[in-house]
Amino acid sequence: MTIQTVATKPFAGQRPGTSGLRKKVTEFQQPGYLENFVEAIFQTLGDLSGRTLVLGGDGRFFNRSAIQTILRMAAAHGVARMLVGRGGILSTPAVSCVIRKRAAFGGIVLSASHNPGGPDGDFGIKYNIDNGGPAPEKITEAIFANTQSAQAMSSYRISDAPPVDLDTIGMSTLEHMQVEVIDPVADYAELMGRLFDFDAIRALFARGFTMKFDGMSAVSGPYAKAILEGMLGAPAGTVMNGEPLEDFGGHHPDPNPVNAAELIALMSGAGAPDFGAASDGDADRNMIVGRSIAVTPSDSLAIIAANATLAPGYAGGIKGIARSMPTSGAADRVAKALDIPCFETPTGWKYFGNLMDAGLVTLCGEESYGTGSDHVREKDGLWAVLFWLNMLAATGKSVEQLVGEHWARFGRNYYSRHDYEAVDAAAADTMMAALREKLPTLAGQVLGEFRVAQADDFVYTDPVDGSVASRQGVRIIMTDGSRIVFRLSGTGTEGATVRVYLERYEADPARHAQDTQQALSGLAAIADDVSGLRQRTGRQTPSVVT
Ligand code: VG1
Ligand code: CO
Repeated sequence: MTIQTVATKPFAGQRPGTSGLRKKVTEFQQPGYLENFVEAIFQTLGDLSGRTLVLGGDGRFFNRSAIQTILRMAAAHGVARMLVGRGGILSTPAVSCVIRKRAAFGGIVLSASHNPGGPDGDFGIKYNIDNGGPAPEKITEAIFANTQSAQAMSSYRISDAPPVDLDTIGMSTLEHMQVEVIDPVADYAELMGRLFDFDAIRALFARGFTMKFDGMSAVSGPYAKAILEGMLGAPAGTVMNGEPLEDFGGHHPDPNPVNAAELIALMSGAGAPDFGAASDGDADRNMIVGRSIAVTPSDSLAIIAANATLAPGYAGGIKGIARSMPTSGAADRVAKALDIPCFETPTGWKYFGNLMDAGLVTLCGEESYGTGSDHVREKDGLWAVLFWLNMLAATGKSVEQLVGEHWARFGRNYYSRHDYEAVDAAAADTMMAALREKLPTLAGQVLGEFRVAQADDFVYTDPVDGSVASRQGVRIIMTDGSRIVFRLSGTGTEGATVRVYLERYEADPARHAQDTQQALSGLAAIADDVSGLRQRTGRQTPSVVT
């Protein structure tokens, strides 16, 4: 076994996006492509002697071979110890949990989350820091700079040791590095048991409460089976699509009503289970479904916040809430009622880390089916599902009742996101540039039945470290609080994805039963008018509406 120095040169375009570097598998398979990015991570981290890192992924195609490469490179860079999930499996929230529990220096997560997998699908890699959360921009930008530097990328270092057995729990060594293959579920399951009232949830299932959890053939399956069917006594078969597959069974592992159509169909009609839920590729997203109702993620955050003290881990109350800018203002109303602070951050979980570390917030959420708390530093799909189970068990109410009562008390924020995927990138850029140019003229204008109160490009100043993130989304805010937001996705791998977010608040309970798209149709028309989206992109309708 020796450490090799392999000559290389920079690859363009290795800038991490909203959540790490995501590219087509075929791009990652180019000789040196993965190695360069990993080399750039290690060079950014500096001296790793004595350090422990955590490594795992969502099990998609290329996961295992990437893990072997990263292990051999970690050994060459003097890492003392690597904790790897058995079979190379660790969900994103489980990586975060293990980093924190084992006081590791950081971790590498291999996932392209909700993007399709398989040889023609996507792959991804990101670095998490010692708080368990995604590396902040300062670090991701330093990694990017290294990937683009001819000097830093003149070579990478890698051991020529044979592959490590990833399927047997236990210790081995690679050069001087200790490799520990760990149970991917155990630490995480133990943490969940401390946060939620497992006895009450067990009793709920024992009373005949029924549930379907759709693992979407991605990484949440083993976690959901162990916790729901194992620890909580839900009947076998509660978890569907529970085996992680390298290509996710050809499905799009994004838990929304469009991609989880199988679950949505199961949840309507006679014989529907009491509760449904789904998670994404790397198990950090969640969708909550009742009988004939899918809870919007923005509402889910607000409802969890309003009922947080029902769960033992939050019985003392929550300190504050943070939501990403495009997420609806439903949570803000709860924060106001609880007299706790509410923060509005750019899209991406990395912006929540500082707020949680500083003890300013307990709960965080994004409209993109992401909810979580300071128990880890990632969003956490199964955690949200367990929170809902805890609320259902403690109140004896149904999902529909909890949602209806919440709207009656706080009002309803009608909310929808329209995605235009794989749009011509130049057309999308031109559209955003034209919108930005228009912004100064919009305030005061009457658009349809609305008047514009404020139009800007969202800028966030982190209250903890003062770092500034600009150009985080174009917002048109109406005098009644209704909003239209435009952003380009930072996770796509094909052309550009335009996201249009629409929100309108309705206080009157008599008007809480409208169809969401109908309630937002006026705003949707304005969005198209202001941006020229249809004309500029040639798209008449969104590819996905959530
Ligand atoms: C999307 C979501 C964002 C989320 C990110 C990562 O980013 O909109 O809210 O944090 O995915 O989620 P973008 O830039 O495509 O809008 V995951 O589950 O893909 O790690
Ligand atoms: Co995800």
